[in-house]
Amino acid sequence: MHKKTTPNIEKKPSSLRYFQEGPSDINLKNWKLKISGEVSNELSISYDDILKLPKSYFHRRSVCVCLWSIKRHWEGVLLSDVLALAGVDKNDDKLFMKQISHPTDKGVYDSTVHLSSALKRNAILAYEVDGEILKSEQGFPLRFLDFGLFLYKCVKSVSEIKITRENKLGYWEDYAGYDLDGTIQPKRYYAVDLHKKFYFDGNGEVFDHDIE
Ligand SMILES: Nc1nc2c(c(=O)[nH]1)N[C@H]1C(S)=C(S)[C@@H](COP(=O)(O)O)O[C@H]1N2
Ligand SMILES: [Mo]
Repeated sequence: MHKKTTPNIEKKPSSLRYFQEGPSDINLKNWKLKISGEVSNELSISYDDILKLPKSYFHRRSVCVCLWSIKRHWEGVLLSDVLALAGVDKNDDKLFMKQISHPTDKGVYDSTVHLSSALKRNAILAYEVDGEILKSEQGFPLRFLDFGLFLYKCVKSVSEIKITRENKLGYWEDYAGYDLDGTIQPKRYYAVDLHKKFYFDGNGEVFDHDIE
């Protein structure tokens, strides 16, 4: 197994700077991911059961609406594999997915994404970054990532996934007025790992060829 490092990681903005409800105190013995709402089989999955699903590796770029981005080594499971256990109609384009964080004394963080789009973009639930288990400020034990959306749409320490027919404002959208859809927009961004600015001329996930 090659060592997974992200260049210039010391230049990355602190995880705590963008962590509104703060790190949570989680005991994996009783932690469960609940999947509820418009599913045929509501269920709660333990961490061990998540680890038993096929593990995938992704080297993909995530982007913060505050104009920085970073390409890191993520490992975890495909959202589609987890949702298959609960029986979700992945072709129903009227469905949304609300992600709700583990509560802390500061509250909960949430965001809602368009489900079939997230599945088409191979959204993931990650439990490792750069070859290590997530730290609490990084979203231990499980964090949602849809690389076509700004990071405020991707909830750390997710404890519940609710399939809904409503696209509701989430924490940051409500508080800071961010766009509800959250698709990554054409703008000038800073790539922490490359230590350079680039202009992204598209909509959605940023690939290497977009940076040239
Ligand atoms: N639970 C939770 N998830 C969250 C946030 C948060 O405040 N709480 N902030 C989001 C925002 S705005 C960003 S930029 C990223 C930061 O992720 P990082 O720690 O990997 O940099 O987490 C996202 N997910
Ligand atoms: Mo962000």
